[in-house]
Amino acid sequence: LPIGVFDSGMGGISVLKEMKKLMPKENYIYYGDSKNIPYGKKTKEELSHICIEIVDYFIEKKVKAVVIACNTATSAAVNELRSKYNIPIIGIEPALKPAVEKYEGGKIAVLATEVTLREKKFNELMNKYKDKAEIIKIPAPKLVTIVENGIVSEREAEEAVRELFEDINLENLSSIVLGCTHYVFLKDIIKKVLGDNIELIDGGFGTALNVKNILLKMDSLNESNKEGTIEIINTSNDKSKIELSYKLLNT
Ligand code: DGN
Repeated sequence: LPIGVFDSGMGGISVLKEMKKLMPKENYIYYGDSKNIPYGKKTKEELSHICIEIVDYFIEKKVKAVVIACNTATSAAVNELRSKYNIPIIGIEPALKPAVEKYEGGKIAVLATEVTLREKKFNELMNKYKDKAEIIKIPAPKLVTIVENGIVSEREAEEAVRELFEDINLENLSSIVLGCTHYVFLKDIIKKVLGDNIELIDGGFGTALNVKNILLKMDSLNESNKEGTIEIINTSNDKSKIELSYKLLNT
């Protein structure tokens, strides 16, 4: 049985890549909801409605687990989805814990969407660590659009990153948590603009590991000796989204 993976668009491909590396024999269906992008500007109610529609689709496809490869949708809907369905629903959240563990006492920036930064889930996480590091929240919706459009201009992307950090003293910034799955595709650009001394941390690998452990526990990891398949679908009418998704998957 396949694993269903979804995001508001192509960002979640960064999580899919980690899963494919860790569990190459699994079959994946990636559901890119580019029609509804940006999730980062929607209400909690709108997001839960969208997520239910997507998980219903996956249930019809008989998936064995669903991965919400989107911090925004996780923060808004993971609890509701878990109580509604009886297959494992695995989410992703900004990787603040590993960042604080590594840079205790330092300054850490969290880049994410407005919804993620506003929702209770992240604020509870932040409260847990607020005495251990200086944590700054930075909403970065523009970076989502840039990735979704295929990073056509690196100059524009660099400029957008520069703008976000304009008022921030970079000298004592130890790390940046990439709290939106789209941003992972801008790692090189962020490094180019801000330098190599600031570590970029994301939750993609942690999520993949989580999925693997859950499948192991369920005794449902694929044991075949063939490589698995990846099917990508996208809700946008724009056919280039699929092509771009495969391109991101193979970078
Ligand atoms: N990729 C999504 C996330 O991880 O939060 C958000 C993208 C969006 O729709 N704004």
